[in-house]
Amino acid sequence: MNDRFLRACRGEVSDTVPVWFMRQAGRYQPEYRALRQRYGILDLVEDPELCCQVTALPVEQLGVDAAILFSDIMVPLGPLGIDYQIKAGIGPVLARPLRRMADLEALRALNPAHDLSYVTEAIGKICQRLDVPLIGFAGGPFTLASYLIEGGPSRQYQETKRILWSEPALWQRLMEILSDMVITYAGMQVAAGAHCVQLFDSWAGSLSLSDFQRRVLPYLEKIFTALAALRVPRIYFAVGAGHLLEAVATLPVEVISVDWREPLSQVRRRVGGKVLQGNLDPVILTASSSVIEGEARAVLEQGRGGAHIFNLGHGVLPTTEVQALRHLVEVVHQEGTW
Ligand code: 1CP
Repeated sequence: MNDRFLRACRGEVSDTVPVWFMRQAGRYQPEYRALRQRYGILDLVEDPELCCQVTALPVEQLGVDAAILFSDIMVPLGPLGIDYQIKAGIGPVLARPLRRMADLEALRALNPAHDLSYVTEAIGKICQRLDVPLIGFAGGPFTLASYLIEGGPSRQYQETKRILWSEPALWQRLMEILSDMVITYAGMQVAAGAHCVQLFDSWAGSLSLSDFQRRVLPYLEKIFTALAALRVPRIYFAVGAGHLLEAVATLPVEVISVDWREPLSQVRRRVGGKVLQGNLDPVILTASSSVIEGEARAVLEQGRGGAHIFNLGHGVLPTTEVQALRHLVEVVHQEGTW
């Protein structure tokens, strides 16, 4: 197996810097768009053969050093009793947002023996097909809570923050339910063959440092401490979370994934011995190839001084050309040598 990615996660240096992309499967690919004409996104997730195909496509097409399971952070919430859809151009939308203790009491726990067997089956197929590591993932508890409470994508997270501040018992119960789910779900993915787990806590950066520390960090601590037993690398990712870095660095994770707002050299000074993942601005991929090349070199340069996994600061945008990503992978592999 190509183990550049896993070696970098462990802080080891190999022949070159490994690279993969968040949302490396998606609408920027003509093949993905063609599949989406025939199937809904959850049909692709729930059919192990299609899921394997969609997961493998960017690996085979771009030459990246890791695969990420094609799924969504909402998927493990279905078996808990959450009624949601993923609407095109919007994202997850709930039939009924959760706002009261009674809503939480009605939820079930994730049962790995019965729920989501299609995930286990898909991971088996993917591991057979690919010779790169597979990243399993889950949503972070704050990010998941924001969808559950707001009922869909949000700008201000008003209701979520109201509950976080004004209804501590409700917030605590929801964080406990989501943390337990994440631990079970990540365990399931690793048992099925995933080589690493990334927590996507995309919207945690909307919190102040003190709210993050008091109301979210303890649950992240609990999750990552439990995940240590899986003996696979753990990655934490949040967007616009530069102000949280020192707090994030206290978590028992091997890798911190950061967005483009701060150079990796500066991030490294703030987080000590963690491996860094990132951090090209995804919008740069819509610029000319010489701009992309220059910016990629700058990210590689700033990443030196410790183990680095090249990635974008957030997901690939649908307007990105396949060729731009392919070129970027080549540049990273050529210029990332030690
Ligand atoms: O076909 C479509 O409808 C395209 C949109 C799409 C895709 C490709 C959604 C709806 N989800 C996905 C797959 C997905 N979601 C992956 C696939 C694996 C890969 O990276 O290739 C992953 C890792 C996710 C995780 C996810 N879902 C996150 C965290 C990462 C991030 O981008 O911040 C979040 C916030 C979601 C919620 C979600 N699902 C879909 C959308 C458009 C959104 C975001 C909505 C919002 O802006 O709040």
